[in-house]
Formats: sequence, structure tokens, C-alpha cells
Amino acid sequence: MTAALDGVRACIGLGANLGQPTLALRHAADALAALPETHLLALSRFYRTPAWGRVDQPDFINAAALVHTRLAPEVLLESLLRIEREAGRERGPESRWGPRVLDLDLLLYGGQVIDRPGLRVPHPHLHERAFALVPLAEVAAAEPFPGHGTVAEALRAIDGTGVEPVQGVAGMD
Ligand code: PH2
Ligand code: MG
Ligand code: MG
Repeated sequence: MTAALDGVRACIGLGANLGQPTLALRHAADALAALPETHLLALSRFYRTPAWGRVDQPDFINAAALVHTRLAPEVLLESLLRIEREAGRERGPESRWGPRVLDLDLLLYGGQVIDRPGLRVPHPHLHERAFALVPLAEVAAAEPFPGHGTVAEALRAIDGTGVEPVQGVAGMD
């Protein structure tokens, strides 16, 4: 398959709201850059965002990464889960949309639509989440977003209020 040979651009959402979120995101970005067959093309600024879905939890720090990868989507996803685990993420008792030390979501993968158990791309909630689309538009505005045109077009359709870049010294919590 051509994609496997040439690779694709993929978009990854980064988020955290427990522990040291900014540090966790920095380490995660380093871990993405160190993945085999993968180049980190761009990392957005870090944004402070109100919790979405379950509002009784701390604000999140969110960012987005654009990578070029030759990893298959399942392999890339498994790598993201490994990076989450290494950051101390424990799955199981944590609730849906609850607080977490690190969350890495595969948002887009080469303009492809993938619907398999455990792997849905585009991410099923991307089009309604300003906390994901605002950082993503910074690094991948023109990226195809199946069903929604491009990332920039999807962002224009929602309200991005409250999603602000973190001020001050980069990397300070
Ligand atoms: N992640 C969630 C649920 N809610 N809200 C914000 N602001 N940022 C997130 O990353 C986030 C969320 C589940 O993954
Ligand atoms: Mg998530
Ligand atoms: Mg996730």
C-alpha cells in the first residue's frame, strides 16, 4: 500500500489535568519525536482549557502534534497508549472523560476514515471539541478532516471561547 511506503501525516491531541500537566505534555512530545518511522513536524502552543464533557474537574492543558509517520494506525495508537502508561496513566477505574495525567488521542491519520474496535479516526468527538481543534488548527489548519472539510473549516463551525494559550514562560505549570 502506498501509504505504508510513503507514510502519512497524522494528528495527535495531547491533554492532561492531573499531576504536572505541562511537564507531562513536554515529555509526551519528546516521546512522539522519538518514535520509530515517525517525525514530529510541529507542536502547537499549550492551551489552558475548561473541562469538556464532565465539568467537575480541573482545567486541562491541551496541545496538538502533527507528525509524519510510516507506522500503521494501530501501531501508532499502541505507541500512544504506551507513552500514556509510562506517564503513569492507569486505565480501568478512571471514569469516562474524567481527570488524567496524560491523554494522547489519534485525531486524524492521513485523511483516512478508520472504524475498527478500539480505533476510530477521525476521532469521533473532534468536530465538537474546541480544546482539540484550536491547537490543531495552529499546526494543521489545512489538513483534510473527513466529513468536515478541513481542520480550519471544522473550527469555524464551533465556539472556541475559553481556549487560550498558556501565558508566561514556556513549560511552567
Ligand atoms: N479530555 C477528555 C474529557 N474532557 N476537556 C478538556 N478541556 N480537555 C481534554 O483533553 C479533555 C476534556 C477526555 O479525554
Ligand atoms: Mg481524549
Ligand atoms: Mg484518549
